[in-house]
Amino acid sequence: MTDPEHVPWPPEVADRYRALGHWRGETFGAWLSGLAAAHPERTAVVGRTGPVAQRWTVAELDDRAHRLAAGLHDLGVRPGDNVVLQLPNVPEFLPVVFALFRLGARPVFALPAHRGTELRHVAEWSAATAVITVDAHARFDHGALARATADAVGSVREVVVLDTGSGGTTAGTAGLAELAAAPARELPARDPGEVAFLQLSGGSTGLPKLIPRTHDDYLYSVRESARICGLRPDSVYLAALPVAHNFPLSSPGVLGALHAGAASVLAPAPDPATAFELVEQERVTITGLVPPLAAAWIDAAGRTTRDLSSLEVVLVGGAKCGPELAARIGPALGCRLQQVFGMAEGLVNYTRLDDPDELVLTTQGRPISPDDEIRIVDPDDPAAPSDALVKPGRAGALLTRGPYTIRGYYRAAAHNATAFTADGFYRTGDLVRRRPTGHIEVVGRVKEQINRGGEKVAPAEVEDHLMAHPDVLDAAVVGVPDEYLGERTQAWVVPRPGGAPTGAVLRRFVRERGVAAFKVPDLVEIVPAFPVTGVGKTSRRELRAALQDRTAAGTGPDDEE
Ligand code: AMP
Ligand code: DBH
Repeated sequence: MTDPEHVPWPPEVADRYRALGHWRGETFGAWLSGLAAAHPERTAVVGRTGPVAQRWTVAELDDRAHRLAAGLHDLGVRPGDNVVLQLPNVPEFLPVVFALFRLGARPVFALPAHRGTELRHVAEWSAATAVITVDAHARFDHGALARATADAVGSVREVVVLDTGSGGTTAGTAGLAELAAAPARELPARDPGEVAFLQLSGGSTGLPKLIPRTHDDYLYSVRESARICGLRPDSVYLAALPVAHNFPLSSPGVLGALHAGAASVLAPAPDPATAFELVEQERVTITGLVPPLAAAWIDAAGRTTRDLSSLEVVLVGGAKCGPELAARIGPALGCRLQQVFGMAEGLVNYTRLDDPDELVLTTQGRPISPDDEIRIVDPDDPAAPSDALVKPGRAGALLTRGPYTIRGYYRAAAHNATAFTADGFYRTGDLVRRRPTGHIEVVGRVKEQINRGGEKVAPAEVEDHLMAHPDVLDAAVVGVPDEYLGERTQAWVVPRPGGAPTGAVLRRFVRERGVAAFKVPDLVEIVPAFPVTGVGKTSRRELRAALQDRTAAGTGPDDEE
């Protein structure tokens, strides 16, 4: 099915990726059937549905996915439909996504942290016809959130809820377990070149963008990731981070584990107490962490009585893992560190398991594919980039294209005009340097995005929320250095005449507008006015840069120079 909102690879490029064997013309549905035929009795997924422990073989996973596809079809979900999926780390995540893949309906991967604002936005943007969620998770009523999303977004016809007995809303929704009781039946095969799902970008200009990934392109990155991370049939992957995120999904993630015939253990939360118990019980060999979590694990590993000796590889990525932290991971956790620098838009870099320590500790790895094209360009005016290559070894803005990097966001023609070059390179917004070995070191960014310990925050989005408060005249949000998170968010707020908002009031206001908690500013500073830079009229970018400089210098934004 061709989709007018999806920017495909040029036909001759697609032909080349097929000829090279990167794209194998396989769909996710056929891939899972093949795995189930090859080793039906291997454990595929271990986890909990509320209090109920689950352990499903590949054959059981395959069967559940077939049944659920039939059940969702009976409910009215059709090929080409977009379906917002908000599930925490429950085993049902896997049969649900494979059911949608088989139907040709496309999961839109919301994170459990997302709230009403984000869900409404992605449901509207994707014209979603259904929302699939859990009753409640981490004391939040996701069932009610999904219902409210359906009530607010006209295209959403159905809400499907996984009942875990956690007490959230299930009224006015269809039960996932009931749908999975449908008898399996054959559905028409899908086209491996079509969009299989929509990932969400962290965003830099506002709310998340939708990232269309095809069966062909994503399966290539999954196969290669499994190989590069050394997954074997007896490996056990722990999904500690939210599994819908690109990192635990595919780098190498639960899909890489499936490919290798290895089991995945889904941790309901990533904290050391929860995760270490699972590592011990399931003899976990490999996992993926963001840097602040790696630091927390290192700290807890010194005190734990749990047996972590099964750990072989820990991947760290999502945000920069500096050499100091990197050097502590292997000794503290008794494993090999693998750095990973990836993005849901495509390009993923890994340090290799046989790389010299120096590269593993000081770089974020090299691309998966010999056909990942890398350009490092002059980070001049981002509004009018020259895209002139920097000298080898110099830092510059990273552009990339390749066999699993998108050529455009979904339904975003205007944004695509600047987010991609005319010849199809994605402007990652990352500032990098490349070694002669091809290894990439991330040294900063050119995009206006805050990386809060791997969670991405777009300043403009948070500023919009602050500006909605009646007492706020103007707001600017910047990232400031933080020892633990790498960066935290600081908002500068100018009140309206007569208004006297406080930081606490504004933080609560943003949270109550229904946004992911990681977007609520960590610090709010009320100031009488913003500095006027240059010739008076200040661009957002200049203003944020000026505030950032002053924060670094320890002076307030209203101090005279
Ligand atoms: P997203 O586009 O939302 O999937 O986020 C991907 C972005 O996360 C990248 O463009 C980088 O800015 C950041 N990122 C991911 N991994 C790393 C890493 N290992 N080091 C530094 N930044 C990273
Ligand atoms: O941050 C990311 O988006 C990310 C990090 C590591 C990613 O998408 C990935 C690996 O695949």
